[in-house]
Amino acid sequence: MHLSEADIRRIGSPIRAVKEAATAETPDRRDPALVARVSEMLSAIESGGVDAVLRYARELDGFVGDDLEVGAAELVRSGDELPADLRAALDAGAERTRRFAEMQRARLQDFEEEVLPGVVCGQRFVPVENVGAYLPAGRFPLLASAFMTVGVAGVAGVPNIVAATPPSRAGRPHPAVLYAARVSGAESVYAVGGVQALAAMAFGLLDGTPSDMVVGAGNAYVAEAKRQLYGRVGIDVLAGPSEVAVIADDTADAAVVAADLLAQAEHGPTSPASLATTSERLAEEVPREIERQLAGLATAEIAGAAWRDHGTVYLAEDRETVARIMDALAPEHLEVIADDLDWWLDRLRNYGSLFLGPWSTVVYADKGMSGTNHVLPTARGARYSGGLSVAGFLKQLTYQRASRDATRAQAEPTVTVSDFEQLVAHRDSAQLRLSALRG
Ligand code: HSO
Ligand code: ZN
Repeated sequence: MHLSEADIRRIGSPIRAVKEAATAETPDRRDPALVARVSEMLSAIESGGVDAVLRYARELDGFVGDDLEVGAAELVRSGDELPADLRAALDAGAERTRRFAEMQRARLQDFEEEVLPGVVCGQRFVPVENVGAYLPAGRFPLLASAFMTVGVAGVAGVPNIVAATPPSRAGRPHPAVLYAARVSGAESVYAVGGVQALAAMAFGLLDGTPSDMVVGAGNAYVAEAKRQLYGRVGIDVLAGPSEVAVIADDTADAAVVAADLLAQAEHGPTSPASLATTSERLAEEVPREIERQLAGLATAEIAGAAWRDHGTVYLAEDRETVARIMDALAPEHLEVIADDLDWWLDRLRNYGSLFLGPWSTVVYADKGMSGTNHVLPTARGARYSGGLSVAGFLKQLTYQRASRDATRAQAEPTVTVSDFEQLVAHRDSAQLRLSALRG
């Protein structure tokens, strides 16, 4: 997430990079060795079936046992082991995420309308039938992922949802991950992670039904598995390292800006964090404040590397220039800590999710506490997508109905175009109806 020469030319106005990223490029996630390894694993699983999945699960996930399915009893019990405040927090996140998804669903309307005399066209939103949700549980478990995938798929009306998550404790999934899945409505969870999880869902090796769509964040292997499976199954987004960008003017507090940048830099050493500001004071204070906060941070090794290698501070002359910088960066998460929030909301175009004002912050949405989906586009995918939502699990299907009287209006121009294209069977299909009309 950095400005290219072309971006800077397009922005036009002068920009000063007060702090530049040590590396200009985000690392290529499609490293050929990784691509080859994933492809080899997908083939091995496709031909080897459940045995191959089990073998990888034992070898790579440290899975212990013979049955990958987490039993209903283990799922139901999962909450008992958790502190009450964690349970309540997960309940709240699941509920708020579900409510916002329901509001979105209510605004996706089926309709039917006469488009020509006697010709009626319509659209219907129909849920995908089988969804496989991947719940990451690596170094950091990201508990709210279940709300965003399993829970939102449930709101869309997906009838069959399976979830897969890697074991993280004594060969079994952590009860907190299981509880988050359960409060999101999951009925079947499988203890398998990584490429083997995605392959098992796509090939129908867990519950016997191949997933039509696989969703959920994961590491570079998971993203690559999704990329290779795409087409055969649908996917949500190809997520790269988590990103954050902040727009701030002179009203912003440097400590708040620094904390919000570090909160996402903590995700991984290649997570980009950017600040664009019109305030000279802030451009100087924020990097200093970041160093100060890093000194007391347990995840400083990761967050510090991310900030050093992928952190930038841009100083711009006016807010329009700041807006152009952000439209070029198209960050996954974008915070605005500035006056005139309405101006920014109206003006900004490219972001996964927008956080307006100092009392709204990325981490709230990360945990499902605002209710918006945190499965968002990275690596400038926000130029063309807003990430996962209830609409992602719904197919916008169309249909049409025509009366006999409406034949001429569709058939005659169809014959004309088909003649030009020399698609004779197309012509005949239309012509036959015209003849029937005359006869
Ligand atoms: N920022 C991550 C989501 C997350 N972070 C969940 C913490 N918990 C990707 O949007
Ligand atoms: Zn996060």
